[in-house]
Order: sequence, then structure tokens, then C-alpha cells
Amino acid sequence: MVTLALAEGRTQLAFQPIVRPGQTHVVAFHEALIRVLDEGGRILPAGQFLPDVEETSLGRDLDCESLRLSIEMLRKNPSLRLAVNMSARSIADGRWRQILTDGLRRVEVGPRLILEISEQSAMLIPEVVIRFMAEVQPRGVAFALDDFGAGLTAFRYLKDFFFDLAKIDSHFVNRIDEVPDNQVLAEALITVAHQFEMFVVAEGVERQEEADMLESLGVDCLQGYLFGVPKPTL
Ligand code: G
Ligand code: MN
Repeated sequence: MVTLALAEGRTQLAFQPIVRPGQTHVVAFHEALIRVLDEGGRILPAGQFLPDVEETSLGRDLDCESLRLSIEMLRKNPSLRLAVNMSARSIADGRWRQILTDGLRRVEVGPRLILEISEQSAMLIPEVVIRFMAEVQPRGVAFALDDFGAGLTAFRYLKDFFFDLAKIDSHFVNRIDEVPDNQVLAEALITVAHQFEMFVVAEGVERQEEADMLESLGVDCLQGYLFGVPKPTL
């Protein structure tokens, strides 16, 4: 179904706002999430296929489509800043690289593009990620370490990676006001991220109490249903 949808161009982006504590009505930037539609125009639930295809050629196709659509949005909206999800595997994909290179040349995307790579994906091929970041960061592209804390970050690699942002996994955010373990873990992740000069975004914020606690722990930005669900228009 996903292959067919891609072939027939049944894809779109959904945009979720990221805000700063204390200024939650102003959007700092958006995360773009790829949506795949069935023949009736209904959204196929990404959670049910993305994890299975991330390491396959279909995963590369989805990353290409997501980057292509995102660059197009950046071209049409000169004041937009977008964070786009990608797999580290796509770094070695010639088509994906071509879309990025063309985008950087054609459009002023550099300073407005943030590439999000999950911790799990980055740790599979850290040397490749480190080399790629060194290559495109001088052109203005920023990088976010997605799902920070969820998986496999060997902390020693943080010395070699130069991620600009760390996105704290929603697992630590959920009921953080009621769960002291999450407070300690989130605080530790924030301390580590700031030490490595990363800007910290907390993901999956659904309740005001969670936002308040995260603000008191020093997060720089908040994302989650409390501030806006992903939607097809800005
Ligand atoms: O892996 P990544 O962090 O990019 O995943 C983003 C996913 O999280 C999207 O599918 C988005 O719809 C979902 N999401 C965004 N905000 C929230 C939230 O507040 N709660 C939950 N449960 N999911 C969220
Ligand atoms: Mn993400």
C-alpha cells in the first residue's frame, strides 16, 4: 500500500508546532511529518509501517519524498523553519543526497532546515553521520538528535557528534509531574545535552503540568498535543 501510494503521489506533510516556554503562542519552528494516504484519501497510520520500513529501500523512498516536500514548503514560505525526519541510512542514498544538494542550491533552505535523526538510527552508523554533519553544517543545515534517551546513545559518541538540538523522548515527558523517576532522568538528559551545547526540545507534552515541570528543569522548547497536533496546513 505504501509503495503504491508513493508511486501515485498520495503523500503529504503534517506540521506540528514547537514553542518556547513562556511564549507558547509563538511558533519557534515546525516538525514536518510524512503522511501516506490510502486510495480513499485516508491517512495510513505511520506507526504501523514506519518502524518496519525504516531500514529498507521503501524507507529511503519515504525519506526522499519527505525531504522533497519539505524543501518545496521552505521554497514557498521564506520565513518558515522546518525540522524533517530522516534515517541515517539515507545519507548514503544517492537520490536523497541529490534532493538535498539541489535544494541547498535552488532555495535558501540552509539556515531554515533542521534534519532530525533518531538516536537509534544515528548509533547504527555514527561515523557516517559525523562525516555528513561536518559536510552540511557549514551550509547552514542544523541537526536534531531525535528520541534522545530512548535507546542506544553511547554517551561517549556525544563528544564526536555535533548535534544542534536534542529532542527528549516523550517516554520521559509523560506524567513527569507525577513520576519522580522521569524528573531525574529528564533532568540528567537536559544536563548532558546542555553540556554538549545542544538546545533541548521536550517531545510529547500533553498536559500543562508536564510543561511547567519541564520549564522548571530548563528545557528550551516544547512540542506536543498541548501546543498543537500535526496538521496538513501551517
Ligand atoms: O519520532 P518522532 O519524535 O519524530 O515522532 C513524532 C510522532 O509523535 C508523530 O507521529 C506525532 O504525531 C507524535 N506526537 C506528537 N506530539 C505528541 C503528543 O503530545 N503525544 C503523543 N502521544 N504523540 C505525539
Ligand atoms: Mn522527529
